[in-house]
Amino acid sequence: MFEHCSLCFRVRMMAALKQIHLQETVVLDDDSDTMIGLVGKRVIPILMKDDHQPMLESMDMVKYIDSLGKPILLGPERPQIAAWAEQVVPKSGPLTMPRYPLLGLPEFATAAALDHYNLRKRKAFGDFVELHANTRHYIDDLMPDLEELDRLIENPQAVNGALSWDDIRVLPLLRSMAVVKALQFPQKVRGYFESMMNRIGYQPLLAV
Ligand SMILES: N[C@@H](CCC(=O)N[C@@H](CS)C(=O)NCC(=O)O)C(=O)O
Repeated sequence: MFEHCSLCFRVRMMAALKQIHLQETVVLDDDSDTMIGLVGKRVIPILMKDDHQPMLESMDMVKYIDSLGKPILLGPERPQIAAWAEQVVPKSGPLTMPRYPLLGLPEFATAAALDHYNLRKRKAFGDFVELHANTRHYIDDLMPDLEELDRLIENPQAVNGALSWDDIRVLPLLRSMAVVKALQFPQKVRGYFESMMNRIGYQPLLAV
């Protein structure tokens, strides 16, 4: 996994909710060899089950973990939540991608790993200085979505009232967005974020 990766956080969140121990291994950003050695390609997250069979899809991993013992993702799903999650991913990237390398995360622990990240993300998102300089613009673009989520949240302990797949869709994205210091979550979003992070026992990442 990478510490900053929201897909990885889906799996970590699920294990925490189920109180199942997950042995976490952070790879350096330039360590494609480890990923290729495990599954034949560069991809994150990878879950190695106890029988050493790897899994490659984060939602399959969540489903697998939920199937161990008594399932807990029993609440209803709402299509608006899945649609919300899809629409915010491209809007939050320009805010989060240039900030992750400033947080002292283990996947960037060497100069080569940091360069590797900066190069590939600059190709995808553009110059980081420019992205930082346009913070206000990107926040303004994202705020209506956060207001929409504020209206959709039913309970600070579960977006749809009872824990469901939609919580797995939403919380990791909020954890990513929370690295943006200038971004203020609306009240119910903040309440949901804080209570869910508390429940799973994770501190938010630093905000810059
Ligand atoms: N559908 C996969 C998508 C996995 C995926 O796209 N992972 C990204 C990380 S966010 C990745 O491996 N990117 C390659 C890289 O970081 O170089 C899942 O949900 O697990």
